[in-house]
Amino acid sequence: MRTFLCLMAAVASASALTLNELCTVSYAQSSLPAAGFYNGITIDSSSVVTTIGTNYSIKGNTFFPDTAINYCNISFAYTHDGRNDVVHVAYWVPEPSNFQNRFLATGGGGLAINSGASTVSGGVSIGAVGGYMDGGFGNFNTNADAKFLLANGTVNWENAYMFGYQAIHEMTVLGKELTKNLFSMKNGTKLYSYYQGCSEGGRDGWSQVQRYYNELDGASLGAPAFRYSHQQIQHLYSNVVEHTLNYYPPPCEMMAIVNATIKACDPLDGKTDGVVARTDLCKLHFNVNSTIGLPYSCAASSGGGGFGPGSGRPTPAQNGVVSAKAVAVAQTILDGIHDLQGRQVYFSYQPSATFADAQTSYNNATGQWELSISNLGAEFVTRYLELIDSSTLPNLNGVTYDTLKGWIYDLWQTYEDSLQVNWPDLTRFEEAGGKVIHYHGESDDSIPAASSVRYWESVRSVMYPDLSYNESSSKIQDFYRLFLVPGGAHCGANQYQPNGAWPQTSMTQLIDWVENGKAPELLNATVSMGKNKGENQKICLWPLRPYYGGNGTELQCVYDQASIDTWHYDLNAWKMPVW
Ligand SMILES: *[C@@H]1O[C@H](CO)[C@@H](O)[C@H](O)[C@H]1NC(C)=O
Ligand SMILES: *[C@@H]1O[C@H](CO)[C@@H](O)[C@H](O)[C@H]1NC(C)=O
Ligand SMILES: *[C@@H]1O[C@H](CO)[C@@H](O)[C@H](O)[C@H]1NC(C)=O
Ligand SMILES: *[C@@H]1O[C@H](CO)[C@@H](O)[C@H](O)[C@H]1NC(C)=O
Ligand SMILES: *[C@@H]1O[C@H](CO)[C@@H](O)[C@H](O)[C@H]1NC(C)=O
Ligand SMILES: *[C@@H]1O[C@H](CO)[C@@H](O)[C@H](O)[C@H]1NC(C)=O
Ligand SMILES: *[C@@H]1O[C@H](CO)[C@@H](O)[C@H](O)[C@H]1NC(C)=O
Ligand SMILES: *[C@@H]1O[C@H](CO)[C@@H](O)[C@H](O)[C@H]1NC(C)=O
Ligand SMILES: *[C@@H]1O[C@H](CO)[C@@H](O)[C@H](O)[C@H]1NC(C)=O
Ligand SMILES: *[C@@H]1O[C@H](CO)[C@@H](O)[C@H](O)[C@H]1NC(C)=O
Ligand SMILES: [Ca+2]
Repeated sequence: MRTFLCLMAAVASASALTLNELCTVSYAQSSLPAAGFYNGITIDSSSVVTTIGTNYSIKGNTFFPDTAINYCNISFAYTHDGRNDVVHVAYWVPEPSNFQNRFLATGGGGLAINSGASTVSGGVSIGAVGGYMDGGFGNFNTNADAKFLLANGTVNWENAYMFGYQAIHEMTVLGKELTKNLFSMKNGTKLYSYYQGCSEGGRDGWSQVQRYYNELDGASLGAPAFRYSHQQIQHLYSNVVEHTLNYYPPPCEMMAIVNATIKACDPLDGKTDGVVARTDLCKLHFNVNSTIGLPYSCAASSGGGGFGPGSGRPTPAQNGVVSAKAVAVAQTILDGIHDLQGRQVYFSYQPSATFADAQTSYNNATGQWELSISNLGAEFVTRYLELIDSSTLPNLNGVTYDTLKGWIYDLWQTYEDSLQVNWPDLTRFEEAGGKVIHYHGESDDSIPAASSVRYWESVRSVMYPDLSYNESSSKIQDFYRLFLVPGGAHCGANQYQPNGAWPQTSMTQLIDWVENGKAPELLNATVSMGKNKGENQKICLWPLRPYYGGNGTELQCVYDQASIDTWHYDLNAWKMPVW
């Protein structure tokens, strides 16, 4: 069957159209899904806008190699019958001669429901029509939180569900039909349907795989922000640790701990290259207490972008030695949230990740470092739980580890069927032939790498309860493969471990799996910065772990039970299963 479809794909789609001919309003209008195609959706054909883009440069993109593309951007609006809403969708269509019978759905990042041109352009580069949407929030640049409340106290549930999963589904179903019409794909010609996204985009993608088993043939999903209630409240944990231990470390002091951790744990993987490929061995063998007394020094900075310590705002020069208090903050963060009875609520980042959530702010008047509450976590309390139009928490007065647990529980119940996205039974997706490549930077400082391992483990144990660990680990690989990226940061390469490679070509490998049946044994990755820029590296398939033999020259993917065990947590603060 698969071979048959491949042959069909190769001979079909030889459309005679040029991009200019395709990219007219009238042709796009004539290609819209027919009235009634999607029950409950009415497309406004007068809203169609087409724009040609030539020689659009894809450069330095985390998920697609450098290239240049020509495309036609076709956008239109639709409404949900019975509501007076307006939802915008846009599709980047490749030149007909480059079209390879593919569609690529894309998602967002943070509180954005789309990633703008960055992912749809990548779609065009792989011969796909790439689609994105605004969720009905106003326009393509409106974040979900801007329209989450209708008023204080009133959730806009339509928008919550649109952000949760519905908008991407609608955009994908409409986009696949539009694509078939644009290219007059004959009956029997397979349109391969893919998804690519990381972080919130990873959560978005999982929402589709879990709910719509026959929507996608393959998904490449990075560091998903799923288990949303646990994940977003977890962003507040570092601040609550600082507040509870009453110590607000200068960012340089925390960075010194990170640097010392990287230095000590780097060689444990058999290769001294500045990359901690085995954060599990680091957990087993490295004692953060050993950093007490190390000198640190950072120059004054005017601030920069990104998640990292010291970023974003001006900081004065910082000098000192690492204190026992800073190490206690670091260790308590690494231990993950425990309630006041000592039971585990959630887990944290791997050692070697930066302590981005523990970022403090400098008070120039007092010369003190002070609490700086994570906005990602704060907004989930104020806007999503207390339902007030605010994205900041004024303080953490009275907030304990039990408060965090309570917030998680309340949010979990409130958004279990919209934002949480941890349904562990993928049987229908598997039976429909779907494939998932799931990856996560092992040194991610925004979404714990263990979060991805936990979900893989949930799917494994729920789907194959009668098989042994090894048997089910092998069985799940038929359709779902997890890769932890050595040294990787949050959805990208890590400036603090620059010699680590990032899997920029995961879509190519996914396509090879879906269309040619070639499952990735190793993920292909490329060093994107530093002195080894351009070097090719391979990434081991979970639960195998990387080890470099031959004096650091030969990658082995080894089975190491003690290491695997460090990734599994008994979240015994809960009576409910946490998938
Ligand atoms: C495409 O853009 C590149 C630079 O981005 C330029 O060097 C090249 O000449 C352009 N090609 C065409 C056909 O315009
Ligand atoms: C696609 O076209 C629509 C309508 O003109 C526009 O709003 C949108 O920004 C375009 N998308 C991109 C990524 O250029
Ligand atoms: C495609 O298939 C549908 C349903 O099987 C059929 O009604 C239609 O006539 C076919 N169209 C072509 C062009 O073969
Ligand atoms: C940590 O290491 C980075 C290089 O990876 C360096 O730029 C930075 O100054 C170091 N910070 C401290 C506090 O040692
Ligand atoms: C680190 O030091 C603290 C304070 O002395 C001590 O309580 C803790 O057990 C030590 N941790 C380890 C892993 O040695
Ligand atoms: C603190 O204030 C002084 C005097 O106004 C100024 O020169 C300095 O740049 C400020 N430092 C920071 C870190 O904002
Ligand atoms: C919503 O609640 C916040 C916090 O109580 C308040 O500052 C704001 O004015 C309220 N907004 C409206 C429109 O009532
Ligand atoms: C599982 O497989 C690994 C090799 O991949 C092997 O080392 C290990 O002993 C196996 N475990 C069991 C219980 O068979
Ligand atoms: C793997 O990555 C290298 C660059 O590191 C690239 O040249 C090659 O094409 C990639 N292979 C696949 C299958 O994408
Ligand atoms: C291993 O590699 C290091 C650095 O490349 C070199 O100094 C050392 O001699 C090598 N050891 C062996 C046993 O080959
Ligand atoms: Ca290493």
